[in-house]
Amino acid sequence: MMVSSTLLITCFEPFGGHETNASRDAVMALPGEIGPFALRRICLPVAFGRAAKIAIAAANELRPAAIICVGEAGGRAAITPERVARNLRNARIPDNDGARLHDEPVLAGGPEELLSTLPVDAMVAAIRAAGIPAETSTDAGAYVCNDLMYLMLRHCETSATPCGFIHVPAGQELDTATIARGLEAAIRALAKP
Ligand code: PCA
Repeated sequence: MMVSSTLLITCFEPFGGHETNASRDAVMALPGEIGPFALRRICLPVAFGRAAKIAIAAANELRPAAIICVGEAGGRAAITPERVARNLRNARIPDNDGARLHDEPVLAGGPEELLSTLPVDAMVAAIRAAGIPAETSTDAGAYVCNDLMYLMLRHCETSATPCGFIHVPAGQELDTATIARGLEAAIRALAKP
């Protein structure tokens, strides 16, 4: 198939004293081309505000056809496309810049919630069809993943670029190759009209 457009896909560096991040392992394991998309990947620091700044700079430069941000979530056994980002920062542990925020807005005066503009239901169906556990989620947390999702959705409001966030299991629930296959199925679903 002819490659016709750029997909910006982001993952996160390790945080919280861990040596790896399942999102980084899986995103780096993806092929360079999936369906009509040429993938451009960037790995982001787990830092409130700063992660989004880097991703927005990449989006401005690449003008991608779509943006998928990926992070890991402890305690989840399925791949979970997020439906909603909340205007809230709350950190149980400091981010990688040492910031530990409590009950602050992501964006003062911004909307309380922003909805994913990815086809989350179609993505879940496609991941499941590949034999991999998937569910939609309505809770991206209030840490850096939610922060990135909120700020990217806000940024994409003007360009109408489809954008959203997918959490993948952080533990041993699914191995890297399986998570990568799940992400690939989700990306193929995004390519369907
Ligand atoms: N997970 C964290 C931040 C980085 C990551 O991979 C989160 O869920 O907010």
